[in-house]
Amino acid sequence: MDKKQVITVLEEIGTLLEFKGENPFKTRAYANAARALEGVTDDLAELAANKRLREIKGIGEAISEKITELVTTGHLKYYDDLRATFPAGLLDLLRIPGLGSKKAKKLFDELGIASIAALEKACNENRLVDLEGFGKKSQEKFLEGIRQVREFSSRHLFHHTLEAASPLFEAVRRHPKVIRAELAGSLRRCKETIKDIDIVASCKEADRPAIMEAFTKLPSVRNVIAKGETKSSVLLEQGIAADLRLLSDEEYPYLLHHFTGSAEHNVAMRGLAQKRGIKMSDYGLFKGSKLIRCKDEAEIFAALGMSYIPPELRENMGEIEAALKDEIPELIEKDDLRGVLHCHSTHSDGANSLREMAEACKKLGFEYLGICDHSMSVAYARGLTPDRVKAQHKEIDKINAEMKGFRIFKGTECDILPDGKLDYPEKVLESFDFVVASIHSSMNMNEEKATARLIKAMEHPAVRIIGHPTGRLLLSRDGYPINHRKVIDAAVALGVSIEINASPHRFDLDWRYCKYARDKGMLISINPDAHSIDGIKDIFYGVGIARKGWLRKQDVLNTKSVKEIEKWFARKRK
Ligand code: DGT
Ligand code: CA
Ligand code: ZN
Repeated sequence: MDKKQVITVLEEIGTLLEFKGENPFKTRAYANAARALEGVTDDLAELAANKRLREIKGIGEAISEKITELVTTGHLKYYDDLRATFPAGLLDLLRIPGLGSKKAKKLFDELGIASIAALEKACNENRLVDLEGFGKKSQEKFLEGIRQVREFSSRHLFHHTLEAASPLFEAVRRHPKVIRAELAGSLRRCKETIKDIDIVASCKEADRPAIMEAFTKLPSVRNVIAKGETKSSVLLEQGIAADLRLLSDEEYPYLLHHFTGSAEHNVAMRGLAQKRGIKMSDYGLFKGSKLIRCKDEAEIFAALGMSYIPPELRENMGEIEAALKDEIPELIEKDDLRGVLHCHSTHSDGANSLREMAEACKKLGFEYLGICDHSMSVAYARGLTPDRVKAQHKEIDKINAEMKGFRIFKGTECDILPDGKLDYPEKVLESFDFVVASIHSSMNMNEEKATARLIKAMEHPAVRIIGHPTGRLLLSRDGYPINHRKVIDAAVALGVSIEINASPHRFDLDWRYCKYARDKGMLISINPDAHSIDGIKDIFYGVGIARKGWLRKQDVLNTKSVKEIEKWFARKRK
């Protein structure tokens, strides 16, 4: 069992104990332990074998024994027994926005509600109106939440899907009989959420059965939905479906293009081909009955008189027109990034120390880190009081003096209060190199209010970047509604950047607005919002989203060098 799975088990134990009504110290111990593990880089099995788990801050005797059992046997009797005392659907209730464990427990104790379906029925039958702490409003909210959960559960987060797809794809690619293979579909296009995994590969016709046999027997396959010569579908342990399609190597480029999509892009491409008297299908490009031979995707685009379109742009959102005019931009690459902004440390709710975060960034080849711990009103995240800000700045000065060839910038993720004001007095704000301003509370706002709140914050001269502009959590919470264009226009006028929050739970600013911002002249910042050293790498998912949003190197703030960004931070704004 790996670290991620151990964390999930610990979190679930905490929740179940809360359901049981255990004392808060005990339940919180599990949540804290789970968080502590996030920051651990050593192998858990190794730590357990050497009896070194207790050295991790936040892991006591009892929990270290449980972790040991988990990593050595893959099971935990305590957890299995605990789960068995509750109905299986009870934990599902917690996926509904606004329904925490306290409320779920009450629904279970008083009305016997132990599944999403049961809650839906109870809401429709008005059975929550007389329950203390609930009412007509909560019924409506839960019904809306259930709708969202249902809609979302058919899709998966990008990183979860990629993690599930990678070993599968590697196995196909390395199969000795496979000639070419690629991950296609929405994964290749870097969509923010994914329905299923599409793999396409080429091989000799005689080799198809052996490859399909190997594919359907891969270790992460839970069950086989369909197995054929050219197409097989499986369901993975992670609950995600994956398709493999096999064709001859001559047909491969057309197949790859087709299954990369999007469907909208494909339809538009076919229409364009038709206008040129060419028929385009998943098997080829045909002039009459004659195949136009293309050895790769680039030749397909060339045959249609257009430049190559990177997969991320294939959404029929202007890329075909641009390619016809040879105006496809040179998109940003991972290597273009030079620094990392908006990360958290143990000063607020991060799992790793400032120095660990800085060293991890340096190891990844970055030149600087802009640390942005939470501001004082964000109590649940241990937001920094002005005194603690001072202490942090001292520590930063010390590390900066010691670390060669690397620079930490003093930042803050300063809360935007409900009235649009910032969460620190002027003097404190002035002490930072740069301020990221974000909304974390009172998120129930209409578009007008939310837009005004963000713009008000940007008007403060200390603000350099707006963090996660809509506050959305993909597949679990819609953000507050904002007028994107108004917010972007204001940011450009005020010289403020908006981030692409690169956490795969957010991807916020949405890629659909990036091109607009870029064309208006905004610098967009790609920020991992990392809460541990593992989280820093999320920045690379953000590059995929930025590419999807048509961004080039020159459109991204943290492609600047240390010197350049220092100047950009220090600049007086209008
Ligand atoms: P998703 O929903 O995240 O799985 O997104 P995709 O784009 O991976 O969609 P999927 O798996 O249904 O289909 C894979 C590709 O197959 C899609 O990107 C384009 C192609 N395709 C699917 N349905 C159609 C269609 O109705 N027309 C055309 N032209 N192409 C399609
Ligand atoms: Ca797909
Ligand atoms: Zn935040």
